[in-house]
Amino acid sequence: MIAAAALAIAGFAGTASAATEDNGVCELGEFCLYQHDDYKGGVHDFIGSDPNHYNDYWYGTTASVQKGASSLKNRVRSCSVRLWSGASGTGRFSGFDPLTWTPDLSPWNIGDNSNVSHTYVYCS
Ligand SMILES: [Ca+2]
Ligand SMILES: [Ca+2]
Repeated sequence: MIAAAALAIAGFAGTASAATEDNGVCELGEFCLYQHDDYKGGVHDFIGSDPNHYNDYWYGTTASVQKGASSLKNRVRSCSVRLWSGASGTGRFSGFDPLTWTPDLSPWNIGDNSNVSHTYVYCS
């Protein structure tokens, strides 16, 4: 009985490991900002929209991610993500499709080092 339960738990963990927000690892199901181009420097991994990046930090540091992102990954299967230059989805933005990686934000409307909030949109 105990062995069967342990097997069941192990089987679940092996097939359905959930993403953990703010653990410094950009997992499937998360939206991740990076401090430098090409996913280098600090990382912050989000689950869900966030109206203010000032209280989010590059993993393992006390440095705010606000106006500090230069690349990103949208690993959310079911939603696009808009990155905004103002709080709570205001200002200018760029939209990033599900499961797309963006190694350099400078050519985009939002630009480098301009992120203040993000919103999930067009969720299926
Ligand atoms: Ca994570
Ligand atoms: Ca926040």
